[in-house]
Amino acid sequence: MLIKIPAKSELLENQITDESIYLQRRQILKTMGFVGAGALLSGAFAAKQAQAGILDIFESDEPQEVPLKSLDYAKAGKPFITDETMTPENKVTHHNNFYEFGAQKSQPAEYARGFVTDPWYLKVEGNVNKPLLLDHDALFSRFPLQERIYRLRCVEAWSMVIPWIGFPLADLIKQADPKSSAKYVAFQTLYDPKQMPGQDSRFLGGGIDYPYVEGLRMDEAMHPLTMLAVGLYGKSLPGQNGAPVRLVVPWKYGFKSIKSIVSIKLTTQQPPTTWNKLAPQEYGFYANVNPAVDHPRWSQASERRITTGGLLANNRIDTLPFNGYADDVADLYTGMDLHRYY
Ligand SMILES: Nc1nc2c(c(=O)[nH]1)N[C@H]1C(S)=C(S)[C@@H](COP(=O)(O)O)O[C@H]1N2
Ligand SMILES: [Mo]
Repeated sequence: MLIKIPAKSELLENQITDESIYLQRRQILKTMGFVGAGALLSGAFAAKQAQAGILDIFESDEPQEVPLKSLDYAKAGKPFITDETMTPENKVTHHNNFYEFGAQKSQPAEYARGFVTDPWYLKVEGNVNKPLLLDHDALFSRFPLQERIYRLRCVEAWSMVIPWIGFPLADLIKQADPKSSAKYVAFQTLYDPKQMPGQDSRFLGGGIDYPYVEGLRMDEAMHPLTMLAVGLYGKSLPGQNGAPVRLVVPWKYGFKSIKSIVSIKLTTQQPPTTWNKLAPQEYGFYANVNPAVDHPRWSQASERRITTGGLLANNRIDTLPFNGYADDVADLYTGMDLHRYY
């Protein structure tokens, strides 16, 4: 049995071994000309996968690459940039967590290749006086675009430095004219299993109950560091990075930065969030980067910074409170027990 089905709670730490298992499987499928793919799977499992459309993926022609468009934008200054070495574009776009397109790091780049994000509709709804509906073009034209270079720290203890292009989430929320009853913001990713093969396959999608959902407290959502990104490295987002629009909250673990958003809803209650539902003792609602609070199964004191040099390069650095943004955001959490609200 070559296919590893990780237990739910193991899913976030599978960055090294899975790639090789995955490549091995591809190699075998290729060698067999895809004809005997079913033979690799046990009977019941194969039937399930066929039903979920997985074998179709292996057998279909390579989807057409969606062209990226170059964007016009201004460059931001401090505190929205860092002079740390940026993660090469090729790594930003080929080492991804986007379980809708597969739970292994290399899978989103492959399975999101033909991801169609135009047309697209993003709703802003809930406790607002002026609900909004932004179409694909409005995402790129309604607000001035700005390049911000942020650190992204995954809860799995790796990190990148990424030049995002986008606009403050606060600008969008203000246009919707929030009611004073709005205390939280709930986000939802597209649900479209035809395009996102992980959404109806436990094997690819890691057992997440889709659609992927996330949330922020209202003051976190309105914070100037919180942005909606529509691009990176000067171009629109590739599918695997959350095209056409995704959240970026740089002081929180990466799983808060929800991709391919279709709904932003202002609520009175704290909304449910995907990883918290899956493993509440491991992933909290707040998920602020915190070297003093370890994950139950690994330390959060340091991280592997992905720059150049590959897996064996010694890129281990200390993790900073709030991912280095403490001066800007620590006062959002004054008086809160960060061990309890992890
Ligand atoms: N819809 C959705 N959003 C998601 C995820 C996901 O699986 N699905 N993964 C999260 C995690 S764990 C991380 S670390 C970041 C990764 O963003 P990147 O691939 O652009 O670096 O996206 C986050 N947003
Ligand atoms: Mo992550």
